[in-house]
Amino acid sequence: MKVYFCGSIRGGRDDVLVYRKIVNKLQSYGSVLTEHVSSSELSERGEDAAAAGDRAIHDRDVDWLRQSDVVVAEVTQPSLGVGYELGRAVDMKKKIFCLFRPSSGRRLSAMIRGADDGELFVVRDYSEDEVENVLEEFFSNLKRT
Ligand code: 6IA
Repeated sequence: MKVYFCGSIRGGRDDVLVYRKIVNKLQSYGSVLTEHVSSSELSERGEDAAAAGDRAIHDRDVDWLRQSDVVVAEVTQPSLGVGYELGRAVDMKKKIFCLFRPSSGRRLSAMIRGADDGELFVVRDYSEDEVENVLEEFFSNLKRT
């Protein structure tokens, strides 16, 4: 199974340790195409140094998104890129699982919360200590469908 993981990069790297936890768990279900999103070496600014430039990043990511079987997004830290990826993924009719931590004190965008249809697009509130169980539950339901 190919998993596309979305997490904030230029939107801010505050949650990178949570992304790491999620990606580690996701790797037990299949290959994670966007593993670098959880790398603590990748900073908000660090990617500016990427030789290929933004167009190459965009085109490669959209291509990976197309190849993916499921999209998992950590949406607590607002990110234009993650919102864009989710919009594209909806259009591609991908199975999407969004994870949000209410303990952040933030309110999730209505465009994400409101996209939950209980089927292809699911938003799940969670706390960091239950993230593995929440993913386990989602992927075991996925196998049954
Ligand atoms: O607007 P943001 O930068 O927060 O958007 C983050 C989302 O866009 C992530 O879910 C990524 O999939 C994608 N994205 C944004 N920047 C990059 C990127 N930079 N590489 C891959 N995906 C990106 C270059 C990093 C590379 C040198 C290791």
